[in-house]
Amino acid sequence: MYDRDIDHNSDRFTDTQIQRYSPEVPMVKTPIPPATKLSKVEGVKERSNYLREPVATELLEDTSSFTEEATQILKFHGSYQQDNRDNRVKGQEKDYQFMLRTRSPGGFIPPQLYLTLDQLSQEYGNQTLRATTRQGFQVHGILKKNLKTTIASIVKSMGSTLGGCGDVNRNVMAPPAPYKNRPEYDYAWKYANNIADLLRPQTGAYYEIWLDGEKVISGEEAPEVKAARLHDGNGTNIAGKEEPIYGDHYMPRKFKIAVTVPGDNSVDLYSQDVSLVVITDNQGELEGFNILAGGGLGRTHNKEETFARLADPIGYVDKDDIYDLVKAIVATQRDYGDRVSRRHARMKYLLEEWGVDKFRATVEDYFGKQLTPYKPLPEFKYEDFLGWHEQGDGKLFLGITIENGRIKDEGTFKLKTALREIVQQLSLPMRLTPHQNLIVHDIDPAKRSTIQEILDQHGVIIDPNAIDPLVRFSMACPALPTCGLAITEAERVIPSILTRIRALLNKLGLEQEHFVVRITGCPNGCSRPYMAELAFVGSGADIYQVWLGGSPAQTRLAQAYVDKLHLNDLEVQLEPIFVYFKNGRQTGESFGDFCSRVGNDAIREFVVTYEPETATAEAINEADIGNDLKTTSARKSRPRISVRPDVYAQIKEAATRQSKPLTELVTEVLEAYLQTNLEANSP
Ligand code: SRM
Ligand code: SF4
Repeated sequence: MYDRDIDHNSDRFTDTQIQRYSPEVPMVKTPIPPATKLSKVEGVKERSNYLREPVATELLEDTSSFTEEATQILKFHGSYQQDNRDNRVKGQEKDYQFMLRTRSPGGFIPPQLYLTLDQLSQEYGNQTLRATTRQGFQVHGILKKNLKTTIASIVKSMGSTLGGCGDVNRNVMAPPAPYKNRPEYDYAWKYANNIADLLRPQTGAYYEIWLDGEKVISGEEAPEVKAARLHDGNGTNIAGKEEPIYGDHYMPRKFKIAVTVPGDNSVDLYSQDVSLVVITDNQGELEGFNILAGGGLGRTHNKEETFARLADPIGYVDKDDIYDLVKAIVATQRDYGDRVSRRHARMKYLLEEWGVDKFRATVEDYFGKQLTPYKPLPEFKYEDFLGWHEQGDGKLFLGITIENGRIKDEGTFKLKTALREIVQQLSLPMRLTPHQNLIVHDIDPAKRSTIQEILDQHGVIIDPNAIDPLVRFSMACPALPTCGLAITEAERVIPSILTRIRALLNKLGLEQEHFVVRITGCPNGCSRPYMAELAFVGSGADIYQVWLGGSPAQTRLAQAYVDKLHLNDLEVQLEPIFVYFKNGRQTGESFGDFCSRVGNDAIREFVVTYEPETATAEAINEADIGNDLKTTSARKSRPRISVRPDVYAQIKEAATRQSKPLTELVTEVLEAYLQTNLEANSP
């Protein structure tokens, strides 16, 4: 075992630690001898005694924060140590606080849990609730001294935070539309729940630390799940461990699963480590599942070895084999995933480096049989289910948008109070959607007017047509001030970005246009920007990398278009792209589909030659024929300067690199030059 002598500035163990570590690694089928430099978190996990220490000890200390080692283990319990970055003062202790994340398979939140979360956020948190992009809730702003009460209250209200974060299977996603007459939806929820149970950490640490050992049962797990957990396929379990599937090193990294039904891509299925698609027969009876694997979005700027990746179809399994198959995939990543570099530890890198065939063969080795071919599926679509709908059993459901993902009261808009009153009065359950909306369901039609009145009284608009679709289909991650990894703003800046984009579209005669916009404060990809039609990925203060070309149904990766767009330049940089789209789109083509079809090079080429005053088809022709010097009527009326062809070529190259119109770049350069010269020559 180790001493607590981690070098916290390094991501690696010291050599002495590695030596001590090597003989102890108990992983099954570990193909690489573990004498390599394991990431320091591997040691933290092993030393933790199945997630107990140092959290248990440090929780009793009268401090406002945990040590680095405890914060790593705390994540497995569903909490991140954060600080309010708005309150940072140089030389002073950080304003420490904790974020708690629920584990809510398929986004299901029973009424008593919602009311508890609402109350906890008022009493101990920052008075808001954050709906996450994986169908959970986050409460921000909890002080260390209140952590235990908060977690205990959640568990006693049928909730859990165990495995909300950390190197384990995260919240399992499922389509939120609460249809009661479509059996495939029922199967998706059932298997999302069961897989969440199957892969839930089995350690007693959670109940010991937060509930003084009292085991509160928040729903019995199905007997077949229990049996499947204990069933050791070909090395899927680790013998004699408190964690039969994970062992004492848990997963190399976070692991994400979604279950969905054919045609419904509300779960962003291509971005998951594993996606299961329910396959039913003509009578609606469950037959089995199509399996996709190897999706993931996290990346780091300027580190080409990190990238967003779409999941690949792997095959199909019968329903009776699904738990063994999921365990076989988990065991493959557990035993072969990279435990040296955490940046390279997600399962997508195994798929990328091995290819599908080798990955499938390894999974089959653990599974003990061969997968059958992936079944044909209809095209995936995305629907948000906002507004009133029949749910198929005589009752109604209501989809409500949560702008920027934050449930709060602000001025006359009181979403938080409205939801509290609805749930208090009518005791209704809800499902959180993966797109920062929520669906209240099981509504007696006779109560529709009561709900409508509450919403009206609190300024909450639910008519989907009254919401700008740019806003409706957008997402932003929390970023500043709570996220420790944020480079710049996301949640707090998205309203103004969308307002500016809408104004620009209106100006260009694209009033009816809308597309999927997603924004993050850093490249980790929490609001899944790389699947969006237009994305802004934080790369500096008020500076964003721009991605173009995802599809409206999130079935294709976007491509990086420009590395550094300063928010001040938003209109200047987007206008030519929108004009190119307006003039060059095919009938009914969406913005993302257009960008993907023409490609970023063609867009850059167009942008360079774009003149704002000549936003016409002429400009398109120029780009298409590549004749930058073609004179338009508008240009004739403006002063013109001649430059040498070699200088022109260099300016054009620089403008293309920066995706800026030539005129813009030359004006900037000349302004800077004149400014410097004026300063130098002033007395
Ligand atoms: Fe995330 C880390 C928030 C979904 C990829 N994510 C974080 C942390 C915990 C920052 C940290 O490590 O200190 C963020 C906390 C911010 C805050 O103040 O609350 C954070 N992630 C979120 C949430 C709340 C964003 C949201 O707008 O809702 C989502 C919580 C989901 C949940 O309920 O479990 C959230 N994160 C995602 C997703 C989308 C998804 O899962 O569908 C992704 C991309 C998909 C993927 O995993 O590939 C995502 N988050 C990351 C990464 C990059 C992982 C990687 O493979 O490199 C990090 C950083 C890390 O893990 O080192 C991260
Ligand atoms: Fe934080 Fe980056 Fe995730 Fe946004 S994308 S929440 S800034 S880690």
